[in-house]
Amino acid sequence: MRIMVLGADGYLGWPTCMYLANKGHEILAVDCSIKREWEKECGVSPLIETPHISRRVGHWNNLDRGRISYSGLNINTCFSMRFQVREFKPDAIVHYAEQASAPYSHISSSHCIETQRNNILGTLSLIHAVLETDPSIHIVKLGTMGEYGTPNMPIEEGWLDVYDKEGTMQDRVLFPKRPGSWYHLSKVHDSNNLEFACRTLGLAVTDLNQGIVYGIETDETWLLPELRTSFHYDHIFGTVLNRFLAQAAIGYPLTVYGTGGQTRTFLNILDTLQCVELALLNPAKEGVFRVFNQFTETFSVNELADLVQRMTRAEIQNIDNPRIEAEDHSYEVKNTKLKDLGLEPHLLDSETLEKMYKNVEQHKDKINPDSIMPTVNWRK
Ligand code: USQ
Repeated sequence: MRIMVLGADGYLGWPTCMYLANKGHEILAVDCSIKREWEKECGVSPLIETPHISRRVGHWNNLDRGRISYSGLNINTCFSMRFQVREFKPDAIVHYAEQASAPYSHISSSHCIETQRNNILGTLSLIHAVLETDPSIHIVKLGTMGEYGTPNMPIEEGWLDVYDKEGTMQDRVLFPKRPGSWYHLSKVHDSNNLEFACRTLGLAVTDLNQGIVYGIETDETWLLPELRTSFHYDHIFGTVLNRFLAQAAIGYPLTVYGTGGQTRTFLNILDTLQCVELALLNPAKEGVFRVFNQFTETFSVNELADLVQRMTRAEIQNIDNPRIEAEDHSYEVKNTKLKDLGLEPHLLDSETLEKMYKNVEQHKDKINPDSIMPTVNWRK
């Protein structure tokens, strides 16, 4: 297949490009490097510095394992986006190109607006580029499980069947969404725009409502040091398990926000790659907005802290929760569709955790302890 990967410089975008190229697909890696600007602005950097995407593409192509081309296009520029789609003629477009941090979106009013502007307008630009060139191009959009929030009932896989009070009339609606951050809300708006474009204009979209990804290596990132992905442990871009491992590596107490009863869905970075591939190989049909809940396991923050503590003897510290979120809630989520397509999960066993920890520990001299404690507070 000919596949455009938008957001190709990111934690997931870059491993996706290499994984798909290695499988024989023709890849166009698109990224305008704006995340690097956001990192600079926040004074944080990934654990391992990664070369500019254009250089990583060069290193990859020298390995002769399938071709990746590169474009520095900003997908928010409608005209250029349309031109790029027309030029490359993709069969599918994988869309990761969004500001993906909840804390970043709560730094200030301008960060909230920048997050929503970037994410919503970028997705709209993609929708129109596809509509105006070839509406049969399958869009695989990275959404998030956080779109649903923590409702007091089981979470369906995208759609909910509803009935009137008499139980005679029935319809189907997108599962109600009550996310907990401006960032997660931007993805709800994306989902609504994409569903509209499928229902009324005939696009074919898979919305991958992905859980929290952990992991540092894939089969391709270890091939050369220059091919590593950007692993964050800081309080803005780092996610909970990746952060805990980095904290343990430097003897920093594990930062459990509030009581730690918050329960979330998780998956290994290797399973992100598998899920995206499954979505690409089994495309949504014309006019269909398809939703997959993309995760393999569920953990509370306390369960993760306990796992890391047992392995590393790290201390656990409950700190005031900087976010506004339920810390004691029910959480039952359906996720059968990707398994039906053949997903074989890599679960979080002690071997996986240990491997990740050893990997992070090797770079512990690069961890900046000043970027660990959260400074962004939802209440301010
Ligand atoms: N948390 C802690 N301590 C920490 C960091 C986080 O207790 O040091 C807690 C948070 O309060 C939250 C939970 O861990 O309850 C998850 O936080 P997170 O920062 O790991 O993940 P989140 O903000 O939900 O966002 C991340 C990615 C985002 C993706 C999302 C998937 O940054 O791009 O969309 O995971 S999901 O959570 O399923 O929506």
